[in-house]
Amino acid sequence: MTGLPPLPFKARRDAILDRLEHGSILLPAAPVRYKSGDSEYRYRPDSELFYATGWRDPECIAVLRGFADEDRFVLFVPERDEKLELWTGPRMDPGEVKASCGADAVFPMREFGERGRRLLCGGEVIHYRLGASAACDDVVAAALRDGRARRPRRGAGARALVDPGAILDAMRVRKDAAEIARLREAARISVAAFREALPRVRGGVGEWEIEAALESGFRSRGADGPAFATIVAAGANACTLHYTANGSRIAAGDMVLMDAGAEVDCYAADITRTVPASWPLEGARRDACEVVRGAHRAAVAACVPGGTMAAVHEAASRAIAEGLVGLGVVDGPADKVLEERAHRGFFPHQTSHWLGLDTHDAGAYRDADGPVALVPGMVFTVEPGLYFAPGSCPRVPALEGTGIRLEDDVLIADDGAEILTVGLPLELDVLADLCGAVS
Ligand SMILES: [Mn+2]
Repeated sequence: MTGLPPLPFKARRDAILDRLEHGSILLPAAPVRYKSGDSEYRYRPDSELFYATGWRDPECIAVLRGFADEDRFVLFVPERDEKLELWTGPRMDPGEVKASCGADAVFPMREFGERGRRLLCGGEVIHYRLGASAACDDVVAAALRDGRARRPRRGAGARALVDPGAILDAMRVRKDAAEIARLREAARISVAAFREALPRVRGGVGEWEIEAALESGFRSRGADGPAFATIVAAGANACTLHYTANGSRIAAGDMVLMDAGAEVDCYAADITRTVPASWPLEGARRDACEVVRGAHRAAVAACVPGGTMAAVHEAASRAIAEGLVGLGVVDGPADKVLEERAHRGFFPHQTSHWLGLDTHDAGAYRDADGPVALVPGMVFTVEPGLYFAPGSCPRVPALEGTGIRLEDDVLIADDGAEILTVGLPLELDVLADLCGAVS
């Protein structure tokens, strides 16, 4: 997408090479995936390969070598093939690839077996996700065999295999300015698409129609498309957390949960709103919506530099527990509910996940010292919810067949938190206006 600042691939690579020390990292492209037969899904690059190199094409392999003086960034790419290019579009030759991605060397893929092994065997630790690619599995096994053979004579050679996440996750969890620009744009587009889709929510409309409105809103604004499978779940469908069939017709008495987000330049947004098919919303279900909004507010208040995601979840959980007591769903006090985890049947998921190149983005939630501290540049969701599956709530039957979730995307800033999706309201009265409710 135009107008966005360039992603700092060279600086990232230098940082990765620094952290690799005596190691290397091997990043294969995501495989082309088939929907059925020979029909391909639209190609989406592997997040780690894209993060480290910016390379978007399939069938390539990147090698970074922290221990080496030369050929520190090497790319293997498929050779040009006129017949194939007629179908899939023009390819660059290795010289063009080298100029465009800043690699120290670019080789044709057919040389990967022998060259790849030699490139890897000089370092001690190979960072590679075993099983990611058959060609890479073979080369890594050969490099480790080499290392074993040469170590007794030369005192050096590859001898350890470590997941690339050990290097990349801690880098990816703090977003740089260019990444934040993309997350901001994905959030902006997602908010606009929700504002367009909300007035369409009413009885008799298919869940698929709301899905189409959301995704049309993403794509028509230039987003890559949905970052993940859009959820439009009416009534009890919302109690299935990852319901994606979107194949039911909305009934006039349903609550409708919409969980969707645009992807911009491989960066995701992730929003959930829940509204009734018919306004006004009154009674227990309105109260339950207010409980979730209160939990959202409490969770956002805990999003501060130096805080933790665990504290964010605790704040949301306490508000949910107090709310369930207030609704008459469980017996109080809230401390007892929390201690006995009686709220978990109605709020079974975590409040937050990291957000970035992946919707559930890379990054540890805990380390050896406990929960990871929130620092500026971290981006994550806040998404408390309440789910009352049929038969789950005999004390307040009016709530059964309802799932409510409110989700926004939060950036930790120097002095607090910025809600990237702030353009979409949470208050029921404002949502009613957006839905075009006649009062
Ligand atoms: Mn989410």
